Amino acid sequence: MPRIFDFTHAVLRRPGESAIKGLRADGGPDPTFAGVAAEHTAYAAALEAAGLELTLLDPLEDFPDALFVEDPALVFTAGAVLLNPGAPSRAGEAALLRPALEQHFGQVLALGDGHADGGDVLAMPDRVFIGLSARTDRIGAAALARLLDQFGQRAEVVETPPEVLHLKTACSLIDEETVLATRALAQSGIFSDYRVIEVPQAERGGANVLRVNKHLLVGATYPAIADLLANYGATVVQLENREIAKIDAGFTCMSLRWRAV
Ligand code: CIR
Repeated sequence: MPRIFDFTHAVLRRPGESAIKGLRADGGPDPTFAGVAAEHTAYAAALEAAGLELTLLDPLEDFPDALFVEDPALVFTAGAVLLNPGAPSRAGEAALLRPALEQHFGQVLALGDGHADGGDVLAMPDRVFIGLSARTDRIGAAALARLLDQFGQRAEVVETPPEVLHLKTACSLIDEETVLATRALAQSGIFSDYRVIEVPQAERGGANVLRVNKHLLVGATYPAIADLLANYGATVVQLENREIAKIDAGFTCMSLRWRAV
């Protein structure tokens, strides 16, 4: 029986040179393009090493944040969903993903109303959490819940802690029963049906990790998280993310992953 993190394929988009001007919440310095490109290449290699067949899309210079493909879209074995990203500068990204998704999925649904970012969506085996945030509003969350219903997925709309960009900035799936979560999310009670591993306060920026098959990708700057995750049936792979972190990158948002049947 395949598990929710057993994937066969992924779509990624290479960063353009404009990526150094990507959005960031804290107004910090630009990353270097060489650094962003190298970290993205290493991320792609890590997904291949985890067993995925990759489709690498060309950069979109007009959209600095287009490498973060899991914000304008979501994919499941049953089909894909094109979303309406909540940041105005990212509004055109979803339409530009459509051709690639239509090559892989028989069903490509589109969010009609409101705004929703894929970064606010955490899929667990029994339900899909949709976090309300500065990027995902109640109308978008409700519209997404209706589309997920068509894929046989039950949605649960939750509050995202105010200080984080996306729900998955603060939590990640580790295995089918376990989530990694910041203290704020762990204490919110939304994960009461799961085992929760609390992120150490000193490493709360590292809660976004990515489980793919037998591998768990963790930021190289978060050694305590890497240690905590050593015993969940996966090989922990530490990846450099210092440059892409300057534009608020997470590991989940840089690919769309699914299991083809
Ligand atoms: C943005 O602010 O939209 C990008 N600079 C970063 C998006 C990261 N996506 C994610 O956490 N899901």
